[in-house]
Amino acid sequence: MTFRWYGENVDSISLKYIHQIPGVEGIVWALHDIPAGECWPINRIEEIKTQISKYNLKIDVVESVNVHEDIKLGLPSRRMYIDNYKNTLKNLAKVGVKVVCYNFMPIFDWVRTDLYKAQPDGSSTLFYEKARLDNISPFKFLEHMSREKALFTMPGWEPERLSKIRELFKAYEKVKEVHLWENLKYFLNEVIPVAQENNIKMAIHPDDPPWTIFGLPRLITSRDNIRKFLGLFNNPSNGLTLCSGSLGACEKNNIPEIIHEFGNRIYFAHIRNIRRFENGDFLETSHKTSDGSLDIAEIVRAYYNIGYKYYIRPDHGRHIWDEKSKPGYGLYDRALGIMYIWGLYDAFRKVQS
Ligand code: DNO
Repeated sequence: MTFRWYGENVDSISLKYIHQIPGVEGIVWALHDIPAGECWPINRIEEIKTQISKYNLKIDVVESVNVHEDIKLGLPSRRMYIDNYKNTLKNLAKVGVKVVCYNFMPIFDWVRTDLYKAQPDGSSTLFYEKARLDNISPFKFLEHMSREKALFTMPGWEPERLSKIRELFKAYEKVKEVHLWENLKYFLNEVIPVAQENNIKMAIHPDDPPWTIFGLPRLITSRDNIRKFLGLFNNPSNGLTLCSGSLGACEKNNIPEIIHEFGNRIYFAHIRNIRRFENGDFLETSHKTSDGSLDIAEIVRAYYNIGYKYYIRPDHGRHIWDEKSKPGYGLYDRALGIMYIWGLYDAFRKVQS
C-alpha cells in the first residue's frame, strides 16, 4: 500500500502522519517543481530518498514524470526531451525506483469543473459538470480554474505549460487521434528499452475523464484502447496505472473485467469511487461501494483474485473534518479509503482460507 505525497513544505500532510496509517509501506512522490522535459538531478532524487527513508517508507513509485508537450505533438525538439526523459529514468533507477507513472493527455491533465463542491454533510469534493465544460472555451476554463486556485495546487497542471495554452491549441489543430497514437508509439520505442534495462516498469495513467475535451484527442479511455496501447510496444516494461475513477467515469468501462484482462501489466492501482449522473456529470465520493457507482468491493476482489503484487494507492478523497488540502489529496478521507481496502482484502483472505 502506498500514499501520494507532494514533498516537504509543499504537502499539508507530514510523512510522520502517513507513516501512522496502517499498512502503508511506500510514498508515491515526484519532483513537482521541475518542469516537464527537464532531467531530474540525482542530488534532488537522493534528497527525497533520505527524507522518506527516515520513516522507513519506500520510494519505489514515482507519479509522475510528465511528458513534454513537444513529444505528444511529435515536434523535432522531442529528441532532446526524450533524451532527458531517459536520463531521468536512469537517475531514478539509481535509487531503486521500480515504477514510473505518466500520462499522454494533450495540454490538460485531469479535468474537473469544481474542486471543492459542497456536500450536504458539510464535506466538499471534486465534481465534473459536463454541460459546463462543453459550453466553455479552454481559455475561459483556465481563467475559471485560476480563480478556484487550481493552478499550482492541481498536480499535473503545470503553470509553464498552461501559460502557452493558446499556442498549444494552435499546434494541436494538426494533431488528430491517429497522430497522437503515432507519437505515443515513438515515445514508447525510445523509452521502454531504457526502462527495461533499468528495471523500471512504465505505467501510463488513463485519460481523466476518459473522453475528448475541448476537441483534443484522448487515447487511454477504454478497454479496447488499452489493448491497443499495450500492443504498441509489447514488453513487460510497458504497462498501466489502472485508475478506477478515471476509467470508471464512463459506464461501459467494466473495471473488474479490465483488471482480469490486463492484470499482469498493471503496475500501479489507483482505487477510488465516483458517482455518475445520467447527464454525464460525476462526483467523487468516499471509497465505499454504496456511496458511488463503482463497486469498489468487486474491484478489490479482482485484484485479490489475480494475486496482485504491485503497488496500490487510495486515490482522491473528499475534504472532510474541515481539513484544508490540495483538491482530492487530504489525509483523512484517503486514510479511510486505505482502511476500507484493507478491510476488503482481509475479508477475502478469510473467506478463502
Ligand atoms: C490526479 C492524478 C493525475 C495523475 C497523472 C499521471 O489526481 O491522477 O494527475 O497523477 O495524470 O501522469
